[in-house]
Amino acid sequence: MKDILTAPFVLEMENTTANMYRLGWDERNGGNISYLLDEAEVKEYLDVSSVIREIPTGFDAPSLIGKYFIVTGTGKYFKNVKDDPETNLGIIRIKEDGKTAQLLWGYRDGGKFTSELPAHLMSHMARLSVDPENRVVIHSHPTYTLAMNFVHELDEKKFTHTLWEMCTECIVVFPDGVGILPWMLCGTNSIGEATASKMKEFRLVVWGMHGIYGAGKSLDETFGLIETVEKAAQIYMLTCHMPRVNTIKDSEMKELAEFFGVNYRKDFLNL
Ligand code: 2HA
Ligand code: ZN
Repeated sequence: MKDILTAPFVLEMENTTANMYRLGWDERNGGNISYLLDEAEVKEYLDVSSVIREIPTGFDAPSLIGKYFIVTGTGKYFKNVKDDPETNLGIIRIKEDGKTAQLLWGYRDGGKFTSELPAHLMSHMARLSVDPENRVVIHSHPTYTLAMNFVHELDEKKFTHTLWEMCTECIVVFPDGVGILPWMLCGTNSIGEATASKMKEFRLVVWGMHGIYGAGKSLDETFGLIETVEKAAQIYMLTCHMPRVNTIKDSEMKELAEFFGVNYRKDFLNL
């Protein structure tokens, strides 16, 4: 059996959480990550017949039965993952009842998965139903994206359009746009269900005045999605109180999307 602390998926979680912390996106226990793992890969590092604890999830995830996830812990700080991955992360498998997480590694201090597990696992189910290659869900509190929530209308078309206008590459990176939920109580099954319903259509979902969810095939891709939104939001926040002299036109965004061959939300442009 190989040492789990050398597993690429553990190291990737350490690096991603460290980057997000350093970017100032995940203060204190803010943010959480879940990453769907390949069973064969997990078996190189863990005896998967050895369950440490069983933890009820509080909801039903039938399509995830038998699936393995590495998930950040509740109340844990992204800042600390690299120094102590075994306390701050856990590897779980969804039991045959669909409602129980079997802990295989981690949460060493008796802890458990993020309080946002409903939004994560429900989002995984929603994304997998439209993209079988989806593996990652990230939640974060990126500063400028959050700032923009307080000064920009929380309308999916208008918000996406503004972001697309701020960086030439935006329409190519997230052609499907950004879904938006109003402010809702976090940590609940309701916000999980609402997030998952948006995730059928969008890989990025803003939680009004709270943060953002991103989903993708890898940690890198998902981080990059959120990073690109955050960059655009930063440009917006640096310029929104000044007269706009130049802008990327809708016709130019269409040209970009067509040149790069992405299937963009045509109804989010005004052509
Ligand atoms: O887990 O970000 O939304 C900390 C959070 C809750
Ligand atoms: Zn949050």
